[in-house]
Amino acid sequence: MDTLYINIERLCGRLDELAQVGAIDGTMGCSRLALTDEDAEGRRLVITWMRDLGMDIAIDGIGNVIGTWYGSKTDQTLPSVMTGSHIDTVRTGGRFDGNLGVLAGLEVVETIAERGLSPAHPISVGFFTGEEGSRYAPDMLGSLVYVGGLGLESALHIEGIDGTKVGKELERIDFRGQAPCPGPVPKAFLELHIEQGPVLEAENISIGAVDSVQGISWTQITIEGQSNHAGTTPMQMRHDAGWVAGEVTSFVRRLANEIGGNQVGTVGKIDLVPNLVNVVASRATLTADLRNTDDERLKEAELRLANFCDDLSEQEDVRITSEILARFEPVKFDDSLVREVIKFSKSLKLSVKSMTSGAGHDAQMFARICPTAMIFVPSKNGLSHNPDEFTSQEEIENGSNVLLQMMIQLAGLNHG
Ligand code: HGY
Ligand code: MN
Ligand code: MN
Repeated sequence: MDTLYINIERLCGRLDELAQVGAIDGTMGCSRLALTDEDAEGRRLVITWMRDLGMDIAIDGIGNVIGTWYGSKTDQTLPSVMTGSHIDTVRTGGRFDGNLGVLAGLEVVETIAERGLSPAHPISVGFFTGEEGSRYAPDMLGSLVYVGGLGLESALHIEGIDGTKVGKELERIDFRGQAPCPGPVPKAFLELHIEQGPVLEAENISIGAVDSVQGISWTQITIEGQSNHAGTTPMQMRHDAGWVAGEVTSFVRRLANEIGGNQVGTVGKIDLVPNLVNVVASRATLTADLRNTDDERLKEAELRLANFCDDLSEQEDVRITSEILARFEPVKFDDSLVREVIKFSKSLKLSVKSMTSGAGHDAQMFARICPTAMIFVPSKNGLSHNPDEFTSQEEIENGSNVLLQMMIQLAGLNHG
């Protein structure tokens, strides 16, 4: 059988169409926070494409959507070979983060189907709820529940940054499905994703064979001071939550630089109360995102941040409390699958390198239950979580063809 290749125009057409849902004016990006109306509209569009391909659709209790395709010679009792990612985005989202992995999965199915071929194993394509974690923490929420890492009931009660609850929002957008959580264990899980970093572009390499994901630590820190008059209150009498928030924010940067190596850290969200020009802030709520490939160093970073907050609390006489929003240890993917990504990249004459992922992904949850690996394609200027996120058509085609070859091998292809 001659080598199959995806139809890049068809795939880019779907990427364009999905990017119009929640489009950010004047950019290529889109904003579809988890379980918002925009997310729901995107979900319905992808489900339409799944139905057009003759896929069986399963929607589970946390709103994960899994389309499964059976060819004429498929043994439906076999575990499916699954691919997929997410279609929710951050508020300043690009069109490729997550969306590429889902739509490339549909393209794999369509490429096989239109040639009248049939996989021995069912092929599933999934999109998982709330991968970004920006509205409802932790990130990778849907895939975490799918693999049994978090109970469904606990997940449904998670409160978002806007005070809404996961379960209620799922009902509001009519995506609280009946399929069971945890979901069926696949034979293997593959995820195609943009790198979202500068490595592949800098080294002029086409494919990343992702062998691991770094550890992630998200903490919400609440600082309670005392509101007071910005003009009349002597400096030594202030209990300024806004100032403390600033100190913590700069400490996170210093901490990452002092620990060095792969340590990264940022404070991405700060909310002040009452957030007025002439009032010393009574309360500040901020989030610290710390990551490292080495879990011991990550723990060191978490401890140093906690100690810094204890000292500040004393010094400024404010109350500081913290809550863990997400904590995932570094994850290793399946060595033999990673080797297959390298093998197929080379057979397609593509440059390839093994690498770790700086971002979290649904694949890291599937690594808990089945052989799993990821395929990266380059990000222009290493940019992501930014409407200017960009990956060229050629690079999308490269990564999708590696995914196609992997899926064919794993699913076993027969003439229909
Ligand atoms: O935060 C992350 O790593 C991913 O974008 N959810
Ligand atoms: Mn992503
Ligand atoms: Mn993302």
